[in-house]
Amino acid sequence: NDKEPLGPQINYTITGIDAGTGVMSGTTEALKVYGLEKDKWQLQTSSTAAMTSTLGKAIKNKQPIVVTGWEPHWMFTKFDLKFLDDPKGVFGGSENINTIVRKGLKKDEPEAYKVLNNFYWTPEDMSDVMLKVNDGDDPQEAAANWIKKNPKKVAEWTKGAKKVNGNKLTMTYVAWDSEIASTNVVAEVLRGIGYDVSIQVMEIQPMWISIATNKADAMVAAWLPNTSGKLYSDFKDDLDDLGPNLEGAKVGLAVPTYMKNINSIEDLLS
Ligand code: PBE
Repeated sequence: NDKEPLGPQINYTITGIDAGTGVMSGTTEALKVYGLEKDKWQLQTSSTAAMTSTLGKAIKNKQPIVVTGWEPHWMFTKFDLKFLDDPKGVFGGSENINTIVRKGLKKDEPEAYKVLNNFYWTPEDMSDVMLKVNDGDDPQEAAANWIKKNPKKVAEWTKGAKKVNGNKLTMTYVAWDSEIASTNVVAEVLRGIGYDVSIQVMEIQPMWISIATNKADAMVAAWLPNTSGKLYSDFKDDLDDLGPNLEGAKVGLAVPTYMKNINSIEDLLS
């Protein structure tokens, strides 16, 4: 119902994901900055899977819903969604996803370092892999298929890297759809030049700590400057930042496009 204020229709609730993520901290901040907290609005913690399932149901019934959104993600491919304008700039602008490795990797595993340093792809590339996984493909298989279809890109990443003989390498990641995709692709490429790569799923903070304390070698999951900005500033002296592996990511609040009167975070206020 477009005429009634939105708040009471959805219990003043923004449907969120796992605690500790950047998009959740950003939303908590937005509740304060936009005066939504005073207006009874709250953020519900859940998981990406629960959020996208609630979102899918709402869209099926053409009901209003406000979610924590980000791109690249298949939610923007599968559903007609729009980001809400953020005139106070709480979520920042465009984001990069950076590759972060442990100090000393360059010296210990120069061939892996080269590949990790060269790894760079587009939001469309990442979305390809994510959609396949969302359709039920095994992530490692989806990664291997993407590699087969994109030999030129992979050749650029492996350019100048010599083959190794089963050297062990550990990558850590958070089970976000985007990082399931990127981590599996990079791991497969490294396996292709002879590395024995294990990938370990973690919560966001342990992932950063694993690299900063040399327990793991690399991760490709640093959303910056805003989303993981706090963790980056906490650990930046203890890691080697290889820069963006993807540009043009975005984080914010999102709603289905049929919510015609809701275009800005400010429109949530009653
Ligand atoms: N995300 C996906 C993460 C980064 C990648 C947007 C859910 C976060 O909010 O921290």
